[in-house]
Amino acid sequence: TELRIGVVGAGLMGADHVTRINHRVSGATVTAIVEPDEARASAAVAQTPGAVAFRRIEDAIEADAVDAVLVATPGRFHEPVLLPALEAKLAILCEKPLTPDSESSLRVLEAEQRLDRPHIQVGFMRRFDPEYIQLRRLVESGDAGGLITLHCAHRNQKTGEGYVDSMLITDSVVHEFDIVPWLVGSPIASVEVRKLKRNTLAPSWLNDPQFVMIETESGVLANVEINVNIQFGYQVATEAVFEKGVAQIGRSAGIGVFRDGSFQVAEHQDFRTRFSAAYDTQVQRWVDAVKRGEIDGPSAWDGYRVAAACEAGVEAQATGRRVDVNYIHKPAFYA
Ligand code: ISE
Repeated sequence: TELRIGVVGAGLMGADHVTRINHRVSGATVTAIVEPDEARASAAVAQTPGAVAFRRIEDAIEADAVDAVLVATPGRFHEPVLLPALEAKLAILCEKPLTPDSESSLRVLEAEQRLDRPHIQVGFMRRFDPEYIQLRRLVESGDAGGLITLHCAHRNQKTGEGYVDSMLITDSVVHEFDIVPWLVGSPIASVEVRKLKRNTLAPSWLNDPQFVMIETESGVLANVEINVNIQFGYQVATEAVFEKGVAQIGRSAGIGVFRDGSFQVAEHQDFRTRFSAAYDTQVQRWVDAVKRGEIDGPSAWDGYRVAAACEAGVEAQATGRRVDVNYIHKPAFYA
């Protein structure tokens, strides 16, 4: 039977997920759009036969319209959706971040632990990107020797109005705070942030780009160049340095054209195309797992750990100091 999904938030990401579920995911139907903005809600409903718009998650639950929710609102609105959804025992795919800080993430963990098993998957879609998966296998296999370091480049074309310095950490490097420990196989122990030479093409209020150093408990030091007004396109690339080799992922795989005395390779313009395959796989696997009564990807525990790293990152950014990341003891529930 079809899984009935309520998509919460019909902005850029929510609308992208609605299209994905409507056209590329099997075994699931969008039956509800939860969105207070009427224009956005009706645009999403218009492309989704049979879907009903609700203003609040509570209304969709009350109407028994959904078995599962995909939460795609900005992070500060996640907790008020997650708590009633957990209470109703719905399956949840929550876009990053789980919540904006570790205290609120802990409240979500607490609520989830009242259920019989984890119900939340967090939308760290890079874990479903084919090249990241290959790189993780290379690390695990030891075929290139031990992993020494990761150079991570995270480049965006430009930022919008509301994007401020702390968001370099909480909105963008949030992805590296998940993927670096996942690749390395060890949690983040500390974070340090340095400003790079300012890009004069960035908005005046922004210190962009910056350099974020992530050290894992196992002693791998990774660096992230977060660079979000680089104009030319969207690029997320990693160079992994091993004891006897170097691996590269995220190099553009677009069409290469020799023309007018030069060679050009197409590059992505935003994350929706760069990670479209990863998003498709993520949502399909989530749907399949929900039907088995499982989740199949990063859990709320992972989301909590990332929230703790973001907190340390924002403090490191503000103080210029290296900041340790501390976690509560991992509950057996998330084993
Ligand atoms: C955005 O919210 C994302 O999640 C993208 O993956 C990231 O590249 C971008 O910097 C964020 O603003």
